[in-house]
Amino acid sequence: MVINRNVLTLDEFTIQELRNFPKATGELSTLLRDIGLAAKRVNVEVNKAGLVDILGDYGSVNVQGEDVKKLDVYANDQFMAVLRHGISCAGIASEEQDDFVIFNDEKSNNSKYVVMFDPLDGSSNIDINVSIGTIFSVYRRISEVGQPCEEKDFLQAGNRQVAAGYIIYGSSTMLVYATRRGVNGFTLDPSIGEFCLSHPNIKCPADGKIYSVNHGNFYEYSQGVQNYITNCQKKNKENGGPYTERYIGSMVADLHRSLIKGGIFMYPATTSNPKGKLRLLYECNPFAFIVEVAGGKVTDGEKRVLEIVPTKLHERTPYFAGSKHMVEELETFIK
Ligand code: AHM
Ligand code: MG
Repeated sequence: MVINRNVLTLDEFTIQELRNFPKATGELSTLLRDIGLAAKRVNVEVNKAGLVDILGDYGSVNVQGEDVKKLDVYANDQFMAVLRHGISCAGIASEEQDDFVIFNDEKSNNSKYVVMFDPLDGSSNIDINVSIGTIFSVYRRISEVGQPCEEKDFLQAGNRQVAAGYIIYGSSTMLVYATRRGVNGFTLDPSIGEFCLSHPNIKCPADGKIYSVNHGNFYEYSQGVQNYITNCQKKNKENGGPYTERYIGSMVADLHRSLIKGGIFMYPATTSNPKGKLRLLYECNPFAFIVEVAGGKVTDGEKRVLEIVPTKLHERTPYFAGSKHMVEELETFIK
């Protein structure tokens, strides 16, 4: 096999980006490198997940006498550890933890970013070897640098994100991240253990033919959402269709597809969950930022998700994201 040495690694790419900003401190690049490192560690464990039955159940003690941790707990610990040891993060909030964590040591207090993440999303898919992912979001602190970070740093509207990204542990493992300058995707080359730039400057197609929603909840959705879904089913050659339905049940995988191929991903409010299921800070905002930078559109049905000012860490929101024209058509049905 001929190795193409012109392909940039994640580190090379972020360093190259830095050159465009002579005043940049490199803190964000370091942060992304830390996240890439945690992702590689989690990837190793995700790949071994099927072996758990023969190597030892989660919660049991393995041959080295160590506790075998559940994968989502393991992922949470890995992301938290690299960010705590790094120099670019003052504190984190995680979907796995009730409260945010202030690192509160000299180097962390001097860093200007806080990070929020969902360490392993789509966890119901772990046991059956279907794609899962990590989602992360980076904000510049509004508390004073030099002091410990505070709750208000985590409760910022999504449009204040500096960067956001996800890792998809799929048939190959990819890290995709966005800054205001663009969205870029890196595929893990297992032979060298590096994320390599494979999808430069990702743009979400303005039109798509795939809709993604949990049909099992159909009769719990509002009339407008039901009408939109029915309209998707009625699409034919004459009116821009036919459409296809795809729902993996891992939003990272469903939105990754929508971003690359075009489509709409929906997790609407239901009668039993009037705020929907997905978490604003750990799941919805990071993807809203990525999809919008890529040219797509994201709404809670009434307004831009990125404009919601959160009031609590684990807030939920109805969610519709993807190709601009598909989301606009949905809006006409909801209104
Ligand atoms: P999780 O955070 O418990 O993994 O749940 C989030 C996941 C999303 O990835 C996915 O889109 C959704 O839950 C699927 O939920 P449902 O099974 O209700 O359709
Ligand atoms: Mg989740």
